[in-house]
Amino acid sequence: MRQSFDAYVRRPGDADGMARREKAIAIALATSERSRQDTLDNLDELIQLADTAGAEVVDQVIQPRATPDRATWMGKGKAEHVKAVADELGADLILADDDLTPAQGRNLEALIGKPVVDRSGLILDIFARRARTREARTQVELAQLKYLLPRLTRAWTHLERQQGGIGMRGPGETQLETDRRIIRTRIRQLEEDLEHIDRRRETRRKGREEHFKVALVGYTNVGKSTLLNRLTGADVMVEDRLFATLDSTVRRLTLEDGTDVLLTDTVGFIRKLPHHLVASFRSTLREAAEADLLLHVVDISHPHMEAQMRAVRGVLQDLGVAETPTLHVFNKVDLMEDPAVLRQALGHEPAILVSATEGLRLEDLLRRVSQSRELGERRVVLCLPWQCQDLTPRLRAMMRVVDQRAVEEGALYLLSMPSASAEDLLRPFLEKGCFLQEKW
Ligand SMILES: Nc1nc2c(ncn2[C@@H]2O[C@H](COP(=O)(O)OP(=O)(O)OP(=O)(O)O)[C@@H](O)[C@H]2O)c(=O)[nH]1
Ligand SMILES: [Mg+2]
Repeated sequence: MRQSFDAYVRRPGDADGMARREKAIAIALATSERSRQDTLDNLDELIQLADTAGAEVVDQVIQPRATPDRATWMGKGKAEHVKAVADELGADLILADDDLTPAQGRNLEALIGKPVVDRSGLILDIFARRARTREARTQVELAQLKYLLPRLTRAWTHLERQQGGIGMRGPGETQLETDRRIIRTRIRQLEEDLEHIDRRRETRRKGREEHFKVALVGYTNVGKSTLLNRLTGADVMVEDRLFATLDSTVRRLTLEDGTDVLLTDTVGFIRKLPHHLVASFRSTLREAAEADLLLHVVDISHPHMEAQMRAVRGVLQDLGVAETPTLHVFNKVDLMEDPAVLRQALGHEPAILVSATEGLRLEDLLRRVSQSRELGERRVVLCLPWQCQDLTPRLRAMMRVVDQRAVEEGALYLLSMPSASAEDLLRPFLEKGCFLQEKW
């Protein structure tokens, strides 16, 4: 099934195989909204993304323009210039360092006569290559199809043939309508699959409710997986590439005082992360969203450290977790050369400097996690089934009740308690048949 839809997703070369690297021309607009430096930094990143996707950028074009053109994104004259350059250099595709509307993409393709891939399209493509588990594959395919749907054009007619052709088309339907219908059906199917996966994930999560949860978040390639491996002895794949990790991994981490917390590693963020992708990965990212403490990992040796931090905060805001207590973990101090950066980093309170590969100051990091666990308050939702109502006075005496309401199974309590003692406080209730719930 997947195969048939792959025909729609452009793949610039094959990063993992020996296929010829496709040649690309990267284009950015220097608009009045962005500083020149921002434009250059973004373009650098686009080139790195292209490389990750297996394409080689053979030329770069920056067009100064107050605002993007509504119909063609870049100016028509400049597009003709790009066409000439692309023909001369034998480029296979054009990369645009912004997200184009479906119409802009189509118009630009017509002007230049080559496939045009925008930033979202490129990121989606990289995710598609890297997705290994069923969950990640389903999430990526869903994001790709949602991205594709408004971009389908009459010229793309493979679907019907691949789906069996005769009898596929509804009465009076054009080819385009048929294609759209097939894709919508597939989208619904993928959404259903994700719901199943979600429910299974939910069950797994149930068993972890009473633990203090810590999540590693941060820009792609900053060293999150390396930290997880180093701290917990896990063996998550680590690579000097963008988007090495697409799934979340949860591992138990034993602190100095012998208590266990759960540490989650998850997908890295990037500037202009396609929103379809964030939506599709919401369940994977939920592990991070439900953490009691976020470790925002930053690559202190990266020249665009601050811009990367801003991008991460933006995604955290989208996920609704901007309020979760956060410790900034400045990683790769072994590579840091400029002492001024150090002062800058320490300006982000609270902060800690580490090196995951060199094992520098990791005990310090663990100590900070311990402190946060001890000092922090946790909110939990506990259900007291009707047959356990005799426990109510004890519950009220031992914990602070923030809110309560009746549900079908019993009485639901929103409780607040010190993180460090949560397990001890809850245990007697859980042993008597009370249970924790995900949401209030
Ligand atoms: N020099 C140095 N390199 C490091 C350090 N920590 C990680 N790296 C390297 O940085 C690269 C990326 O590491 P990962 O752990 O895969 O990064 P990640 O944040 O999980 O990346 P994604 O999964 O792509 O989001 C690898 O080549 C690591 O070896 C460090 O403290 N010092
Ligand atoms: Mg990783």
